[in-house]
Amino acid sequence: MTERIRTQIGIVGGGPAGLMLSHLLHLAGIESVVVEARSRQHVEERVRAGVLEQGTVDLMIANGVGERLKRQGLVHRGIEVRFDGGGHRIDLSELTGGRTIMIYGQNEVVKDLTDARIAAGGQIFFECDDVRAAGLDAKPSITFMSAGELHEVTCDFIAGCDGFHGVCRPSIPAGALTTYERVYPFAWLGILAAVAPSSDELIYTSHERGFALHSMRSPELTRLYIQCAPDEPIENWPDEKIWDELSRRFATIDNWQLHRGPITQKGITPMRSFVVEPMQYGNLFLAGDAAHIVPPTGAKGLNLAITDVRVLARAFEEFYRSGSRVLLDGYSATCLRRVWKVQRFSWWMTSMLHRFDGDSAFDRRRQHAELDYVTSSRAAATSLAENYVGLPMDPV
Ligand code: RFL
Ligand code: PHB
Repeated sequence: MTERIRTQIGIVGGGPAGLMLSHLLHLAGIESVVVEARSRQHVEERVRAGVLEQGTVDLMIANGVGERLKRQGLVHRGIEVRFDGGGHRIDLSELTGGRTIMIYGQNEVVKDLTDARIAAGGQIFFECDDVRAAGLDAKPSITFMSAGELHEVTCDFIAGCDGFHGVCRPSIPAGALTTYERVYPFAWLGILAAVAPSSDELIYTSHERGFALHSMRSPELTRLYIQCAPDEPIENWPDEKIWDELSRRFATIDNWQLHRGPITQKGITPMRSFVVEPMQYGNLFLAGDAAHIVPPTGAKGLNLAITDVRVLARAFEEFYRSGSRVLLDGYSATCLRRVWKVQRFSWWMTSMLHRFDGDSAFDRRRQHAELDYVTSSRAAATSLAENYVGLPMDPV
């Protein structure tokens, strides 16, 4: 027997994009159903992003899902850029008229949104198999297997919030989308360590052995990343080797010390820049990583996903309020203007900070000049700061 469900918006993917969309729609009186491939526990424990732009924080608070974030999030007013054994602080707040970022794990955002949806009686199906999006030109539907039963959600529109490896983007007919992509010749090895952070702020380090990043999740948890080869097995990186390499890359002339502690999680993430245009087809709208990927150096992926669904929620609201498709038809163009600026920034941060094998001596000197410029010119530092705290969410 097929379980049939009718809703207004069928959402594929219960990550930050899908859950925030479902929450914003609920507040606007629009029904949705979320279909998620993984278990609730898996989605809530998946360690990923950690930096929220001020716009993301403001949106969470304004929409009633910011209570825990206000208590537990760490407000940061600056970041450090480190090279040649010396640190340079970029005062984000002073350079942007008081704007800040917040350290709050993506999995905590997902927990807060899931709790809010479930408390409001929202429908989220976890552990769904064989998820398919169909009828994109006329009558959209999502089918999936859950608890051994076939389910069919019929809806007015589908939101494809199912990440880079999801099913929505591939369900669009070949030829309707143009893909823009750059794959980088390196990856990030990321660890979570049960030890107090070694600095109050994030440290982005450019070193001749490769990039390294010091971040955190709480006063007791440090998050660290190092540039590594993209095809390297994680087994090549026993804990001691990771700590030794991190210590080498973060070393300063005044003998800065990295705190070591038990590593509780390890993973390798490939790096790419990716955009599809347009971000919509018929009655399907792609949002977040389903439509674009940025390398994590600018800390933008989660924030971009949240901006997309804010634009999309408003377009659905307008449609149900007035019957007008104007905002829906303009969804992709509205998002892409900001997406490409964020792509540029993420590519630029990545290019400035990483070691590219095969770079010429000229390239290395130019990269060094870029670091020197951004840490010594107020104009250059302001450009970094403006992008890092987040460009305006509303198109200008
Ligand atoms: P997600 O989070 O991938 O969620 C998609 C959801 O869809 C589910 N799914 C399916 N569901 C049903 N049917 C299918 N066929 C499905 N296929 C997949 C998945 O299980 C998942 O739950 O995409 P979303 O919502 O667009 O959110 C995007 C962000 O997750 C991503 O951009 C960020 O994590 C990127 N990112 C960072 N972003 C930041 O803004 N700041 C950061 O500091 C930052 N650091 C990072 C990052 C990503 C990283 N990795 C691991 C990729 C650091 C790392 C290491
Ligand atoms: C993180 O804390 O996971 C993080 C911070 C900054 C980045 C990327 C990831 O640029």
